[in-house]
Amino acid sequence: MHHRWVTAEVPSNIALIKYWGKRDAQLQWPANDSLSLTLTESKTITKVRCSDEAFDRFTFSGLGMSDSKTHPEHKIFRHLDFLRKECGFIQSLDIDTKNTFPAGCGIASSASGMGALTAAAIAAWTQVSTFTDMNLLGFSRERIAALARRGSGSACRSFFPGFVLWQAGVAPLEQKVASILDESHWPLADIIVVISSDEKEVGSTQAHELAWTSPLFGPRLAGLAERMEIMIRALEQKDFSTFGHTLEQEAMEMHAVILSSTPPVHYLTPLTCKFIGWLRQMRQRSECPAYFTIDAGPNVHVLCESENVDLVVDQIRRDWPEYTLLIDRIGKGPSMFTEGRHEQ
Ligand code: 2P0
Repeated sequence: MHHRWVTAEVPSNIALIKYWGKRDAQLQWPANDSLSLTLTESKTITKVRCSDEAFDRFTFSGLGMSDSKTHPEHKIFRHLDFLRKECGFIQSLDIDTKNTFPAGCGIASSASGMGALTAAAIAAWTQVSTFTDMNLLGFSRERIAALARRGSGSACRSFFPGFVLWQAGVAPLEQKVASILDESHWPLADIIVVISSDEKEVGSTQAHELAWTSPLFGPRLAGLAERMEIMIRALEQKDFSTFGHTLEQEAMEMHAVILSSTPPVHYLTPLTCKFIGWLRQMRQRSECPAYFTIDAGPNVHVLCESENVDLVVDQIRRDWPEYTLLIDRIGKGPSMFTEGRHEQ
């Protein structure tokens, strides 16, 4: 039988207010609300079709081939099994996926990867190729995002444009994720400075669990509602200095929690610290209108207003010629297509 390929392109996102720690790992219920910026260039492109085989098959970048018969424990296959069970699908799938960004560069491939896998798999099972048609079959964008969240928490934020708020709610099933401002509101850029592409020793899923062991985690949770309010107001008013100050404080607080967990985890490296020291100095001298955030890794996301991208990139290239830069910007969210049809 001929099965049609359907493709989902889902961007990654960078958290401004971080998701760190879970109240329920099984249901992916986060300890706190988080707020992110959906990216444009950094995305996962996943092609899926139904298969008549008894197992799923997965290809990454046309190279690594894996199947659920020999690797049932693989995160991808476990997520597909979860989706089949949760939604009542039965068919096996062929999956062909690639990222537009290199591995280990400080972009959460799990957000875009689990997002694209979830959207493309549901489209293949329901035999449609647009979000509009999936919605008509009971798979609203919110529902698809909630299903993707079970594969990787941060994936749920990638389904929406611009600035996206993921609210923990009062119970695991009361979570909500939605755009609060779209991408045209404030065209920010994210210059990703690849300081190291070594694989991290402790994955973020494992490190999330350690959050509760940090003496700083309780105080962090207690202060987050206020910081979120300040951040949202700064976004609304396009107040770049309040935005940036809050952004840096938030990233360093998350890393303070990570560094003070038992056992402690070191995502920040001396080179990361050297770079952020440089950025702060340049900013004080009014030479570089940019602020940083850092995820669970050594690489730095430098955020600036779109009109300053060239200036900021020039400064970084001048003083740090050894680092690769990935220049990204706020975006519209996912798109899907099949032969001949395309939908945002
Ligand atoms: C975030 N990070 O808000 C935070 C900030 C990294 C640092 O969400 O266990 O891959 O799959 O839910 O989503 C990375 O964690 O973790 C992450 P799981 P995920 O973007």
